[in-house]
Amino acid sequence: MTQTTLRQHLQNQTTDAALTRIIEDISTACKLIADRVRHGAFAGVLGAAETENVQGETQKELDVISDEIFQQIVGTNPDLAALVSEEVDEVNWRKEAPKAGDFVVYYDPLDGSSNLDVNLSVGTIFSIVQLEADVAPSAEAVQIDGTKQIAAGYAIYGPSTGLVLSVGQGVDGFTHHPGSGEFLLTQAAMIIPAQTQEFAINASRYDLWDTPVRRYIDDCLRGAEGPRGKKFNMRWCASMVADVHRILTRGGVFLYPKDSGNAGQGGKLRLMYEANPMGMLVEQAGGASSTGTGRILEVAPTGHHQRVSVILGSRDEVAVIEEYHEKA
Ligand code: P6P
Repeated sequence: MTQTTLRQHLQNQTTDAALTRIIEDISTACKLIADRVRHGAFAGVLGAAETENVQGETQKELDVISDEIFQQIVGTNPDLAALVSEEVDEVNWRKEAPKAGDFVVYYDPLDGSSNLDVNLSVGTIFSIVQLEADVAPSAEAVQIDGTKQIAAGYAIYGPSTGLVLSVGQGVDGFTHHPGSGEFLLTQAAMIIPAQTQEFAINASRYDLWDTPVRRYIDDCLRGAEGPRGKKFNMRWCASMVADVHRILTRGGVFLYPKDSGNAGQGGKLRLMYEANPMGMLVEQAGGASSTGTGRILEVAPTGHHQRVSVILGSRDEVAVIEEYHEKA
């Protein structure tokens, strides 16, 4: 079986050497984060840091460590204009005079970190945009909508360390090979089946959901005798990377809708470094990514930490959920 490294794969998919370089830097940061996660229990860093992030969430020590690794490895890339991190309030400008062609990288350094204490899969999510013009550093300068992403991906720290990536030519999955240290291509051209019988949602929020979501889940749960005419299964990992990886691998639909409990914040998941990158990956794999009433990637950003309703996965199932919203 021929082995393809991440670099060889990128050289087949893009002639942009700068893009290849920054993706390789991101992959290096993910390898280092994977190592710290795997050894977290021995270093006593699985617990909570004494700090909160801009989201008001208690930071795990590994959240902070992962963010520092990302800044150290990716932050020194010569083509990088700015880093936007879930863990940092302000935009981290790396250049005083960002130029057209420079990159902005939005990232969640350790998504799902509440799972660390119980040894479940967590991950790093990233989104890459290339500046189309010279800009002056400002918060507004990074409010670039998801259709402008030139690459998106995530690392998943599970039984194996995986990297899933799109540079706009489909989605490919790599697995870290400890012996060589390389990410080797193991899931080429990942495709999401158009139909599914599996949904992922935090069902404990049932009483908070808006009517369309509640009606959709009720109908799924009525099974073969109900209006959907088939039985549904449910999965919920409380780690977006793990749930999306399952959907990219075997199909399904993921919902984290805005509800009466999080409406004041606009929802739970963040647009720039969770919904947009996952939205690009899912669309590139033949799926759909929606707020329930529109395409996630077309949401016009108004802030780099803004939140949004997220419904993504098998495209026919996302269309059904959008119909429930239209009828409401
Ligand atoms: P809940 C993790 O904190 C996260 O941002 C996503 O990875 C995950 O899908 C969601 O929140 C889990 O939220 O409400 O189930 O804890």
